[in-house]
This record gives sequence, structure tokens and C-alpha cells, in this order.
Amino acid sequence: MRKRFLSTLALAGVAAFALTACSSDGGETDSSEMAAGDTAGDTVTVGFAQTGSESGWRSANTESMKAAFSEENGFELVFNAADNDTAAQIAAVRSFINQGVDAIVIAPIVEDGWDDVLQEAADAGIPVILEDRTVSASDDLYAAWVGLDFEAEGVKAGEWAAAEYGDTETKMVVLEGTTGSAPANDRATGFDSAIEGTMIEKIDSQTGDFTRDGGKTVMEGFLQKYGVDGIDLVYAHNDDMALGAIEAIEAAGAVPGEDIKIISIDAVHDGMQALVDGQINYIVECNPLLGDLAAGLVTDVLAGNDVEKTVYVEDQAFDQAAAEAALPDRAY
Ligand code: GZL
Ligand code: ZN
Repeated sequence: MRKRFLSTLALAGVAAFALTACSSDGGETDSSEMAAGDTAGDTVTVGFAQTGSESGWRSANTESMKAAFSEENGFELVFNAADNDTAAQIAAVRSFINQGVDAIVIAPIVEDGWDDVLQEAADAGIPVILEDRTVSASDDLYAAWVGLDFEAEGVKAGEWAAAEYGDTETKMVVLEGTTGSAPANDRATGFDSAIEGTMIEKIDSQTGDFTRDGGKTVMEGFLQKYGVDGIDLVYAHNDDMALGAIEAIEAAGAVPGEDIKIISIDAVHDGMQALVDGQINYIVECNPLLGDLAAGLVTDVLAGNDVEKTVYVEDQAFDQAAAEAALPDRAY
């Protein structure tokens, strides 16, 4: 399976210009003009099954998708947000199949449980593109996936933690993402591998479901259990849970980013502001602006063009100085 890495710059370029794709006959199709319906000028109907609206990252991702799958780009978007409920998300995909949409895009809440409904879409001749998160089902059941390398994000976060705190005894608690989701699974795997052999000890780990409230509630529980002095480091699988943890740490009379260090992933605006303010110590980016790439993949698949099965978008990482420099120009 070939993978294509797109740097954020290239991605910005893509966002600015049409995504061109090499058609099987070597010609160039420019997907920012008319999406490939069966005849020129036909609107392409796309069913998009979004996870919900659990975080700032998700809002930016939804905005990016709606902007790309716009009417002027030749699409009619049927949008469903499943409120982090996997059964509801699978039901939404079934309804897209019954509506006979031209293509389906899914940001799957969890990795497992997709085989049946993906098979039904295949049987109905409706191509499926995955954006953002991945599934454990066979990749024969979807045309392509565009997203982020979550394991690499976890490794980047863990390597920074190892460099900064690895040679002193460090008690760490983890705020996990949605249970069973690819980012939660892979960000844990990557981080754990990067801190192996260091003096960072994971004393507890619990899901906060990628939400601020979830992060705050779980952190309150950890503070109850271990006390402020019993925790040195928080690894949060996303900024929203880190921002919730900041509230809990302050309510316990401690200083986030100092008494208890925080490492997080996403680099959404509020997370980057907390990093600039010294309440978070390091953030690994996870780029939500996937709309143009997803729309390009839908256009290419419907035009019968060759597409790569996996398209990774590059991420970068920020300490406080880098965040100060980058924050003014960031798109989300
Ligand atoms: C990652 C994405 C995750 C974000 C969270 O690509 O699936 O879901 O890290 C979001 O903020 O809720
Ligand atoms: Zn995985």
C-alpha cells in the first residue's frame, strides 16, 4: 500500500489551488471545477458521516469538509454528526446507502464494527472514502483514507517527554481519547514506545472521550486519588481534554505547566494559546484541514482515476516559543 505524505505547506497549497489528479489515461482532472458526476454539470451527492462535535479539532474538520464539498464545487452534501455514538453513525451510513448517494465519506468514531455496512455500500456500488480516523476492516472495503499518522504523533509527544523528563522520576497520568478510536489506540502505542526505558512511569490512564468536560472530570478523579504532589505529568490525547485538566489542576490550587506539566495533541487555537501562556508545555499538531483532499479523492474515485489507498497529512510540533511564533498565522 503506497503512502503519500503531504506537508502542511503543500496542504495549504492544495487548499489554495485545485487538487489535480492524474487520470488513468494520463490526463489531468482539476477537481476544483465540476466534480465528476456522470455527465458534466451533474451535482455529486455525498453522504458525510462525521463523528459529532466533541472538540475544537472536530469543528475545524467539519468546517473544512463543508467548505470543500460545497455547491459551487459541484457537490450536494448530506451531513450527519453522530454525537460520538457509533450505532448512530453506522445508521447514518445505512441511510446514505438507502438514499442512493454517489459517494460516502466517513470519519469513523471507532476502528471496529465497520465490515458489514462497508460491505453493504460496496454491494450498492457506492464508493467510501475515510477521512481522519481509520477502521480495522479490510482496506478492500473502502476506496481511500486521508488522515494523520496518529502513532507518529504519539511518538513525537513521547520523545519530547523522554528528552525533558525521562531522566528524573516522573509520575504520569494519561487522558485517553475515545475508547476504541484509532487516535486513542495509536497515540498511546506511539507514546509508550517512545518513553520505554525512561523514568517516566504511567500511574493511571482513563478516557475523557476527547471532550473538555471529560478531561476535567477524569483529572479531578486523578487529583483526588494521587494528590497534586502525586502527579508530575499529564499526557492528554487532545487539547480539549488538556484544557479541561487545566481547570481541574487550578481548582486544586496547583499551577498547570509548572507543578504539573502537560503534553497534548491537536494544536487547535485554544490549546496553542494555553501553550503560549505556559499552562501546556508541548503540543503535537494534528491537522484537521482535510476537506480538499477528501473532495479530491471523491472526485477521482467517481471519475475512475487511480487513487492512493492511504494519504497521510504531515504534522508539526510546538514548544512555547514555536507556538508564540505560529499562533498569529494559524488557520484554526
Ligand atoms: C484526530 C481526531 C481526534 C482529535 C480530537 O485526527 O480524530 O478527534 O485529536 C478529535 O480532538 O475529537
Ligand atoms: Zn490502529
